[in-house]
Amino acid sequence: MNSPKLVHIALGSNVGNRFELLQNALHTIYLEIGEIHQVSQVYETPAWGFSGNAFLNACITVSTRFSAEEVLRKLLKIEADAGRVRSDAKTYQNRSLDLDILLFENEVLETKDLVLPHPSMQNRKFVLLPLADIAAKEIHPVFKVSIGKLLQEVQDDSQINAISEKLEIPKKSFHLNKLNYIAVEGNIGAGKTSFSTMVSEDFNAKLILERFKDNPFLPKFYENKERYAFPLEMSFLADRYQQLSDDLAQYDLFKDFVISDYDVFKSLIFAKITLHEDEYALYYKLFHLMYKELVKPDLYIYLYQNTDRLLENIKVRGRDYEQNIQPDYLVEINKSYLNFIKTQTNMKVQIIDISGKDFVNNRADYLSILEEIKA
Ligand code: PH2
Ligand code: MG
Ligand code: MG
Repeated sequence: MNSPKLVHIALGSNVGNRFELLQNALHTIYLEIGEIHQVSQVYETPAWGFSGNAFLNACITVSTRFSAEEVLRKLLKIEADAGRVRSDAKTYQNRSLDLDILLFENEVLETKDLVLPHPSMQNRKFVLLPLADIAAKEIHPVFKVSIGKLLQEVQDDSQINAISEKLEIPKKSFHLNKLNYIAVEGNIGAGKTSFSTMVSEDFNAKLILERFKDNPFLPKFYENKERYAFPLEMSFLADRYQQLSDDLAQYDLFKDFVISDYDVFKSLIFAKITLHEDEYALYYKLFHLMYKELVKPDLYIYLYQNTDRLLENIKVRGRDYEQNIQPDYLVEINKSYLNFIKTQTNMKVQIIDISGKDFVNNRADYLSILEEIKA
C-alpha cells in the first residue's frame, strides 16, 4: 500500500453544460482517485490552439495512493464516461471533459502515454492562472521556478476571466475524530494494518502498529505449537501491554485521535486457542492484572473477511512462517473473536463485513467502509 501523494489536475470543458461537467468530474475524482484538497476558481477561456467554443477551466489538488499511470487511466475513463469521444484528428477538438495531470509530486517522467510535468503547461495561461490560485509557490520540477513565476512570464495574451460560480469540494462526512481511540481488529490477513494506516493518514490520527516482527517466538511457534505457545503468548502480552501503556499515555498534541491495528484482548483470544487449560488459567490471571491498567478503546472495529480471502492475503504478503496456516485455524480464530465480541457489554464494538471488498485498491470500497463506521 502506498502513502498518499499530491497531484495537480487541470480540468476543462467546452461542450454541453460545462460547469456541471466539471462539478461531476470532481465528484468522481473524489470517489475513485482521492481526497480533493483544493479547488481553483473557474475561468472562462477562449479555445487555445484551435478555433472552438470557449472553455471553462479549473485546477485541483488531490491526494492519492494510486500511481501517476493509474491516475491517468482513471482520468481517461472519467472523460469517456462524461461523453468524451476522441477522434484521430491531429488538431485539437471540442471536448465535453478534459482531465490532465499537470504535476505528480516532483515526478519527472516520459512514457508513451504520460509526460510529467505536463509538457505544455508553461505555455498556457488557461492552466497557469487557475493553478496559481492553489499552487503559486509550488516549484516546477524541471524549470525549477514557481508556478507564480511561470504565470508572470507566460507569452499568452488570452483574455481570461474568473466566473462567479464556485466548484464545490466533495467531502467525506465521517467524523471519526469524535473518538479518542479506535482499535482495529480482525483475523490474520484481514487487513488491520493497511486499514489503520490509511485511516491514520487520512484523518491525522496517531498510529499504533503491533510489533510482531520483534517476536522471536512467532516463527518457532508455527514450527512447533505445543512447545512454543506459552512463551509466545506471554511475550505478545508483555509487548502489547508495554506498547499500549507507553503510546496511549503520551498524548500527541498534533494528532486528532489514536488508531491501533490491534486490541490487547487479542492476547486472550489467541491464548484460549493455543494454550492448555491449566496454562490458560495462569495466563488469564496475569492478563487481567495488566488489562485493568490499560486505556480501553472508544470503538473496537472487527474487520470480518472470509477464509479464502484471508488465505489469499496471507499468500500475497508472503511471510514465510505464515504460509502453512490452515483454513481450520483461521475459522477457529474468527469464532473466538466473535465469541469474545458477544461477551463485551462495556465496549462499543462494530463488526464490518469486508468480504467481497478491496479497500486497498478500490477507493469506493474504502469510502463505503468509512461510511459504515460513521453509521
Ligand atoms: N485544452 C486544449 C487545447 N486548448 N484551450 C482552452 N482555453 N482550454 C483548454 O482546456 C484547452 C484549450 C487541449 O487539451
Ligand atoms: Mg488538455
Ligand atoms: Mg487531455
